[in-house]
Amino acid sequence: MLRYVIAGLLAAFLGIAAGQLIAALWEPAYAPIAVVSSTAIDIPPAPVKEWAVQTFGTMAKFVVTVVVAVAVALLAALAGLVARRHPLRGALIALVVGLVGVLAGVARPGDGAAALVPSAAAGVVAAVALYLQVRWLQRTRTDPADPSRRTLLVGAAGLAGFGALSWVGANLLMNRSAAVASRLSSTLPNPTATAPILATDVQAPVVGMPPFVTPNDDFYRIDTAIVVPQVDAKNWSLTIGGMVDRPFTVTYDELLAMPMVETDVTLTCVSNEIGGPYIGNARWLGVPLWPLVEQAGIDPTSDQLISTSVDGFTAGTPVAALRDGRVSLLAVGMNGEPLPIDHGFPVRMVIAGLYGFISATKWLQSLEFTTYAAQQAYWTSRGWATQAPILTGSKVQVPAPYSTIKPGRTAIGGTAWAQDRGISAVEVQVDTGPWRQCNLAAVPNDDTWRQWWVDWDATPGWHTLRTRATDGQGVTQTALTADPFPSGATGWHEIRVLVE
Ligand SMILES: Nc1nc2c(c(=O)[nH]1)N[C@H]1C(S)=C(S)[C@@H](COP(=O)(O)O)O[C@H]1N2
Ligand SMILES: [Mo]
Repeated sequence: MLRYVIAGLLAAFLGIAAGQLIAALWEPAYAPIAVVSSTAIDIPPAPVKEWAVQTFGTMAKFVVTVVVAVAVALLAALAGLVARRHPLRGALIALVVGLVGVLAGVARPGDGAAALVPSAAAGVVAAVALYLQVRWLQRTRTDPADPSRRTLLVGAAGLAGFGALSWVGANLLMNRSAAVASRLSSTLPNPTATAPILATDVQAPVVGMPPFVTPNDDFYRIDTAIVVPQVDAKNWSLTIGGMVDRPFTVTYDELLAMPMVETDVTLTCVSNEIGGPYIGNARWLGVPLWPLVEQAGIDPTSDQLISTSVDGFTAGTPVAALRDGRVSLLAVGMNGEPLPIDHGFPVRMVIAGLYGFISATKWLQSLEFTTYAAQQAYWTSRGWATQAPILTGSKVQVPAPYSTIKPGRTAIGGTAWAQDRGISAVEVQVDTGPWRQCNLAAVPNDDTWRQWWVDWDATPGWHTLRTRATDGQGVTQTALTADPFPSGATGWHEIRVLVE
């Protein structure tokens, strides 16, 4: 008996998972669960609905889904029991349950015949799955050796695992497409404070230099997410709380309605090695963070702002840094587009001059004022620093490391950065020669990297090219080498090239 009930339940599970998966690949709005539960919500008369909303509040829809799920499970069990004697009749019940989903689709205005397909497919898959399972159970039964418990368990677990995988896959796909759709439909407002159009002189006149603005697709990506969070902007909100007098919440639309600024900021990862690639520059559009959160009335003894992502990642930003007038944004736009999903859609933080792990939370969900004594953020609890200003850095990018170039007049070029302080000088040393001052390209502000270049009369043989930068406060990069852990790598970048 029990094995037939289980066969019925497994068949229904496989069928629904198949229907969800087909809908996920095609049109998430037609997912059997969504279609049936939203129609079921419409069925009860108005007084019943009012009572339900009053009793269950925002859980009302969930309660309806549970009721539908229980009903489907009971019918599936019944189908299994009937199939024990009459496999075809049992399969027919499964098919009829699928028909209910089809009817629910018909009842919904405006969707057309396509809305029926995933539910119909769910019914067919459930019917076939039930029929095949029952035939298998009966065939093995007439065998001299009744199938062992083990065989049954393995079979059932296999089917359940297959269904669960399809189900999880369907959910991931549906979330993904909801996030993609909401990103595509998001129209960014015009900034009230516009960054100047970048003149060509931000680019050093040297062939082979990276672009001053990093294209979104080339922008480095660092996060702890195995599966990138897929957030539907419609459902997004940000809460500002903790040690404040007046906690509050903002939605995506409310944020978009606030005055926006646009500005260029270079992000850098603390784990970037000397000469490493984890640095990128973009034009961000967003709401100034500090003036907004200040409205909550912040307790003066709070020294840390913990920002949390929808995936649980946290960053701890020093409140003192936020107070000092530097650029801090709740960013919604990156290089003229809504934030790419990989870079934190719908909203991320961007704070000039602090490494990303303490300042640049993507898929932002909450901001909580607290203290370092009370709470540790994700990387800090793993030993990384609490105070992590971006250290002055520079790298040689032209010529490429270990490349071979022709003797004679050529150019050495690269970038240097000291976000929030700016770059005032860059020097280059060839082998053990004198340090030479480089030309500096223009910059829109002190928060971006700065390109530099210098002419070089290259003589045959192997050469070492070394660089060091001086920030806007006159402090030159230290020659002392340090690993990225716990607060950023130090030392001068050098490369080798062959001239011949
Ligand atoms: N949610 C979330 N935000 C995050 C991280 C993360 O792991 N999860 N990593 C941070 C780190 S260490 C860096 S350097 C920057 C990188 O931003 P990017 O991936 O857009 O370049 O994001 C920060 N924001
Ligand atoms: Mo980072």
